[in-house]
Parts: sequence; structure tokens; C-alpha cells
Amino acid sequence: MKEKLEAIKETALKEIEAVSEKASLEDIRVRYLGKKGELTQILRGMGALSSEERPIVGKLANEVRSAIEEEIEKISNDIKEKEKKERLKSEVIDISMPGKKQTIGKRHPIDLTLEHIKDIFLSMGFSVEEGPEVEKDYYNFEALNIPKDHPARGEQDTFYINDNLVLRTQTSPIQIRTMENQKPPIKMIAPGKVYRSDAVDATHSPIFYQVEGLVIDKGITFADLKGTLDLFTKKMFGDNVKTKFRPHHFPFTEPSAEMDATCFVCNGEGCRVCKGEGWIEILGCGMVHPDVLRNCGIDPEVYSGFAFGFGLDRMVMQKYAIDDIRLLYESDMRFLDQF
Ligand code: 2U9
Repeated sequence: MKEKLEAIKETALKEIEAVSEKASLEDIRVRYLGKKGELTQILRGMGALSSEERPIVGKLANEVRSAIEEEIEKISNDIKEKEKKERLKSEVIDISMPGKKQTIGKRHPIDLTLEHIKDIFLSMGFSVEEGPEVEKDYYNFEALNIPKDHPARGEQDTFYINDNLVLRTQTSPIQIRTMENQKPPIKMIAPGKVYRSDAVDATHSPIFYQVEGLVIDKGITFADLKGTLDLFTKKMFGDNVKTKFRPHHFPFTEPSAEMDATCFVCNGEGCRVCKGEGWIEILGCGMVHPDVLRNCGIDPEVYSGFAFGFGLDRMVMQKYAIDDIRLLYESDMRFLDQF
């Protein structure tokens, strides 16, 4: 029996030493030390031994068990250590590798300019109003005196959601909604995104920004319009800038005008920004049409008002001498970093 125990010890230790995976160690442990293991079988057969032999064989069997257990423990630790080393090796951080640059965003020139415009009008007592970008046909066109056969209603200009809903082509519906909900006096600007089914080129984008304004009160005249818009232009482009008004036509204002300002770059001399003209076109404006007031439940015999509107993108492009509107929508940090 002694020889058998020695033989078990020798083969078990050899097998354990050759193992390189934890699972195989467990197999060996079960095979030798488990309930039906080889060593256990021997211990079970000890009853047949003489009383002299039993303690000697028992002691030896325990030594063999301890030797096998210790070897399993040792190899198991070796395997763990090896795995840990391999893991650390694979997780090593190469500190010589360049890191990922964390770029911080910037305020967009449209946003910066809009904030400036809002500040100017807020300082003049205007409120800033907002409205939906998906708008009822009535608010976008009908209430503004834009008849069914007006070119602006053609499919080529307007994104229709259905017969009654459009993507707003102007921010004017915000003024209509404000007039419906508030009693005069009203002094408001309506900035926001508008949509037109235009092909993209250097001066056109299907999405652009407008800022419109509206003042309604008793006794408002064209002189109020001129004074307000001249002051706005001076605050926006500089005190030296002069304005002039040319007659124009809009369905929602009567009379209507377009306002030009002397070029803030060359002071009216003629340069690249004003294309040699000395003047730059700033905005459209006019006295709110009596029919538009009536549509909103405001009596044109009691109240009058003026309105104006301009493309914010175009104003940004004028202010920063940008010659392509696409630059404002490409999110190219090389462009945006300049503001
Ligand atoms: C109501 C009454 C009147 C808003 C106005 C303009 C003139 C105008 C265009 C300039 C270039 C828009 O970006 S653009 O295409 N706008 O010239 N807009 S008066 O008049 C209104 C608005 C609402 C109730």
C-alpha cells in the first residue's frame, strides 16, 4: 500500500506540474482527492490493515494528500500570477501616444449676432417672442394678406406638410399670434429659423434665420419706424452710419420700404463689402396693412403700427464680410474658431 501511495504522489505531482490552466487543476484534484478519488479509495481500504500498519499508512496517506494539495495551491498561484502579468501587459498605457484632443465648442456667429440684436431691441423696450416652426397656412400666409396666387405660395418656395400646414417661410406668424393674444401696445421682435425650398448656393440656404419686428400702438407713424430702425442700425453698425428708405411693396405693409445703410466698412466710399455701391441693403419695413390688423382683431381706426424684417444670416455675412452662406451651416471649426 505504501508503494501505491508513493506512486500516486509521484504521478499526481508530475501531472500537476505540467498543468497550465485552472480547470485542469480542478480535474486533477477531483481525480485524486475527490469522493471517488484514488487517494480516497485507499483511505477507505485501510480497515483491512493490521493495527500496526494502519497509523503508518494513515500518516503517509495524509502526507500524500498534503503534498498534492500544496502542489495544486502552488501551481494555481503560479497560473494566477501569470494571468495577471499578461493582463497588465495587454492593458499597458502607451504614454508616448498622442492623446485625443478635446475641442471646446464656440458660440456661432449667428448666435452672437442675434444676441447683439436682442440686446439692442430689449434696451428699446421690445420683448422677444417665439412661435412654432411648423405653422398653419393661415398664420404663415392668409392672415398676412398673402393671397392664394402669390408667388410665395408656389410649391417651389414653401415646404408643405399638408394642405393646412407648412414649415414657416417667415417669422411673421409669431406677430400674428402675439396680436391675437396681447392687447396693444405691442413692441416685439420675432427671431427664428425659417424654411424655403431653395437650391443651396453661396447666397441661398433652405434653412435660414430671420428677425422681424412689430410695434402697435395709438398714433404710431412712419416717423417712429424711421427713428427706431435708424437707431437700431447705428447701434448695430456704428454711430457714423446713415440710413435711407426706398419705396417697395410687401402684401402685409402699406406703405412699404426697403432701408439701406451707408457701408460701415468704407463709410459710403465703395468697397468689397458694399460691392462698390457705398450702400448696403439692410431690411424691409412698412406700416402694418389695415387688413392685417383687422385679421387679428385690432381696429385700424384706433391703432396703427410698423413692422420690419431682415435675414439674420445676411446681416452676419455683412458684419463679418463672409461671402458664402454655406460656411454658416457646415460646422467647420476652422471657420467657427475665428469668432
Ligand atoms: C405682421 C405685419 C407685418 C414683416 C416685414 C419685411 C418687411 C421684409 C424680408 C427681408 C428679407 C424677409 O429675410 S427676408 O426674406 N422681410 O422685408 N418683413 S415688413 O412685416 C410684418 C410682419 C408681421 C403681422
